[in-house]
Amino acid sequence: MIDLYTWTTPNGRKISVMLEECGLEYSVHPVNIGKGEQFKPEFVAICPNSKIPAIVDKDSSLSIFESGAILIHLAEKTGKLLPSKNPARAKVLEWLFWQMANIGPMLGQANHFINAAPEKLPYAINRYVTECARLIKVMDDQLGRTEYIAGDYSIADVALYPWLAVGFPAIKAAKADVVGEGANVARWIAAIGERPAVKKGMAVPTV
Ligand SMILES: N[C@@H](CCC(=O)N[C@@H](CS)C(=O)NCC(=O)O)C(=O)O
Repeated sequence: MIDLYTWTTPNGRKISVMLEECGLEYSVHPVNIGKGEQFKPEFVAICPNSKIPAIVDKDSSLSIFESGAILIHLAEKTGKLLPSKNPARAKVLEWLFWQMANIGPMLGQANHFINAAPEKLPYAINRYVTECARLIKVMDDQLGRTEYIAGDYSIADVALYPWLAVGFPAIKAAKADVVGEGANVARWIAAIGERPAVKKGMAVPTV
């Protein structure tokens, strides 16, 4: 049994999608980051960085934060969505870390400066939207060569999907000159969105 500490955001939904893909039993503990619940001592004891997602895997008495580390743990626990041998494993980890270092932080900052910042700062908005558009073009080019981001469907797709499902339409509309049609990303979003596990995982948590 796994305890999942999460909220209604892309990083949280990576993990609920993965738990559904793996068919693992889990109980959901919503952490309302809008109300500051990520700073409560009982959550900080699990995640010293005060950010969701985090899990406690009661089967191995292991608590883990950082969504990439959680995805690798669940993949290794179940033998799903992460090849055990190179070169396939290296390619999945390459795109997983690319998501963690690029798509998540850049789309997160773009969203912050567009939707949450108390004043509209054109320099900041342009900086992050332009970088997001460049990243989405990188992804579109890759998906022109492979069906999923690293070949077969993997934890790299699970990590990318919740960000792109929300971010792709907005960035494409803002920077069509860089993103173009983004036809490969659009095809990939549609295919992943049809997966029953993805539909279930994207609806977690219900609040
Ligand atoms: N690199 C971390 C990022 C986690 C993260 O940024 N979580 C956000 C929600 S998507 C959060 O908890 N924010 C609360 C805060 O910043 O106070 C991961 O992938 O797990």
